[in-house]
Amino acid sequence: MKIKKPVLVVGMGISLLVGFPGVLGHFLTGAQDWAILSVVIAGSGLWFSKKYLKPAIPAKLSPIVIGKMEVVEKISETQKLLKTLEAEVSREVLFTLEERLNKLVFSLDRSVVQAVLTGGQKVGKSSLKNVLELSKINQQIDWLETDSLLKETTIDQEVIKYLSLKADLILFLITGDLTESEWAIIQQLLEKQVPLVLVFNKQDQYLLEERVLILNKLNERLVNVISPSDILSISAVSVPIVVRKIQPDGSIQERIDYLPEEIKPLEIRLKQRLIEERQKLICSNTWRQVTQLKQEAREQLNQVRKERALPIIIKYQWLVGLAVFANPLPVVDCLVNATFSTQMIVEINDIYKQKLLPKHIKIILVTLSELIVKLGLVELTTQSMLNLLKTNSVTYLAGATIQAVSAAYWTNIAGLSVIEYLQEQTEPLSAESPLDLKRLKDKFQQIWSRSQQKEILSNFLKQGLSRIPSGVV
Ligand SMILES: Nc1nc2c(ncn2[C@@H]2O[C@H](COP(=O)(O)OP(=O)(O)OP(=O)(O)O)[C@@H](O)[C@H]2O)c(=O)[nH]1
Ligand SMILES: [Mg+2]
Repeated sequence: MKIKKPVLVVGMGISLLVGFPGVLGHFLTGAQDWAILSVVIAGSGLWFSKKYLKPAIPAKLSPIVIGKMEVVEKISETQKLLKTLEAEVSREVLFTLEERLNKLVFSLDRSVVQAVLTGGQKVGKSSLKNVLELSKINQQIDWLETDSLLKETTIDQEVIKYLSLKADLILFLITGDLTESEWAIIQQLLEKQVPLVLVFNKQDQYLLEERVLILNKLNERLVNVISPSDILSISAVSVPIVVRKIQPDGSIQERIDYLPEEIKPLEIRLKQRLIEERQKLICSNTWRQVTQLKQEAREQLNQVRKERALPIIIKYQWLVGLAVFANPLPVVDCLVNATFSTQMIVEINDIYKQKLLPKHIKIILVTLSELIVKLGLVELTTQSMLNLLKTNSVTYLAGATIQAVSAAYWTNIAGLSVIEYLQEQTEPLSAESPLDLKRLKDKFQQIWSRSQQKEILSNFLKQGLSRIPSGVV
């Protein structure tokens, strides 16, 4: 019998890559280094995607234990956030968020657990749901079956999100050893802390020793990831078997018998989990949903604030540009000294209701200027601008114009970095949570590298030339 290729992933590698830019930032000094690094990271991603699927012992993924108190606290944090939104977002948006939150408050006290049956195509989801609905445990659980998860070659993140928000408990069905795609989905669900029972269905299709072998392999490979008590083998349907009986006269008589479905181990485990963890399962799911709602509320708030902050950046970037055109200054000095860039941050700070003091603003501007110098970004960007001008058949441009557009450009990047920084600043600045300069620098580098895209830079240049006297010959 063909057993599908098993797969497991080394989870730690992923977290290593995620932490990569921040760590290496200390060692890399030039923008070229960063460019090289991007290629290296992209390359290692390719290598990783080909190689990582070797069988290996995965990193421990222990679920977070969430109690009712924590959920209640999260709900009240979210209620507070919605109060803040009141003055800034539309009534409709606020109403929808409030309604959803109220539903979650009620949902915390429900007693019926929502179990979701999922897995690949034809693994027996409907069959299992049918027998479970007839079982005694049905009174305490609502069953929901999803479409097959493995129709597409890539994992749909929306589906993972849906499952993590919908299910108190997932029954993930497989019909043999884990395949690559099944493991990839399971891993993502576990990373989202969704409780999961792995159900090896259609065990009747295997000889007893094969079943044992598969179960052992699953246990061995998922050690520290899924508890052995949550890896179960079952048959969701009754299956026909041919029974041959030798008659006294030596002839053979055949008849069809039915092996009943075998879901006892699953029923026992589900019952046990309900007794021990019912409230925890419900709390964890409500916590995931409130977290999601809070994130959406914050995104809404950030969106309206950004819409208000962007015109401020645009206003000040051109003011800086014009000032530099009239009185050329090295780019770095204009960021640090210009009253315009300071005023820009003051106004952004007001929109984000933060408490940046003049000394903070000074630190922000000095930090960003130093970073620009350290990474040699001025030369790099000026060169990109000059190249773009050449391709646009502008052969000569006064040095002062380029300098002015550059100054406007750096004001823009600084303003956007401050926006991104403040968007993530959930607590007001205080002695306990002072400015996080590393985060600020990371934001700045991300925005800078995004803005280096030809189209974005060329657009900026076009606007700059229409606002700042060009001196084009
Ligand atoms: N031998 C055997 N067949 C099974 C078992 N469970 C389900 N089947 C059969 O597998 C086929 C698919 O079962 P379904 O329950 O429809 O599977 P599904 O996952 O809901 O399928 P889709 O929703 O179409 O992806 C059916 O012919 C079932 O009778 C089992 O434990 N043993
Ligand atoms: Mg089905």
